[in-house]
Amino acid sequence: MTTWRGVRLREALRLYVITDRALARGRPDIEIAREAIAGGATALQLRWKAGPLSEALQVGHALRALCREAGVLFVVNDRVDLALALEADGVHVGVSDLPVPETRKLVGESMVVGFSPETLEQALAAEAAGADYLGVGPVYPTTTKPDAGPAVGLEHLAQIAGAVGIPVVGIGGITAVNAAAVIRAGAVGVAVISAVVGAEDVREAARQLREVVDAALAER
Ligand code: 3NM
Repeated sequence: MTTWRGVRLREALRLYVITDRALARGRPDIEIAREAIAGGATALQLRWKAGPLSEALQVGHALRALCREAGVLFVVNDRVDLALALEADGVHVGVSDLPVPETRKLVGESMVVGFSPETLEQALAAEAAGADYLGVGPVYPTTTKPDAGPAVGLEHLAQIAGAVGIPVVGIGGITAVNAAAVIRAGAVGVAVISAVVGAEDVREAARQLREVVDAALAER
């Protein structure tokens, strides 16, 4: 299998949709994912915060197959073991997870490693340690991740995006209304939960966001 690391990754980060059981309101993750991809999602992340890992594996296998068929980047949040077990395209870690050097050591050279830095120093260190992309946020206030802290704003994102050579996605409170500003600040894409997973019409919500991101990227 070809790797997503490198040039292909930037394109794959345009519209990065993250699963969330609570916001899905009973709709299965696989259905949400199918609709999001039909609307233009370019990456999908399995974010598993509660429930047995056996169930995460089951859901993950279905998402893995869907993404492979659709040519969409499939990433697992936090859990390197789950990412390896699912043969995910990528794994995303934060400051409380296994650090980037150890993550890279475990997943090898072909898997994409994403990292969420809180500071510019952490961003630069992650890049040096082999991270392939960064998720910076929360750009805007969000209630989806209660421990995400206060909004960091566009300037913080722009500062990091301007300092590193790897692609940066904005995350947190991003909608079709404010996504263009995130791209203008230097992000190659947007990562969202509620704007897509929480939408009544998931496909249409993804389509609108993708349109905004593509238009903003075309203007750069
Ligand atoms: N991480 P929504 S903010 C999962 O700042 C996550 O690192 C964040 O959800 C960070 O699109 C966040 O609904 C929640 O705001 C994103």
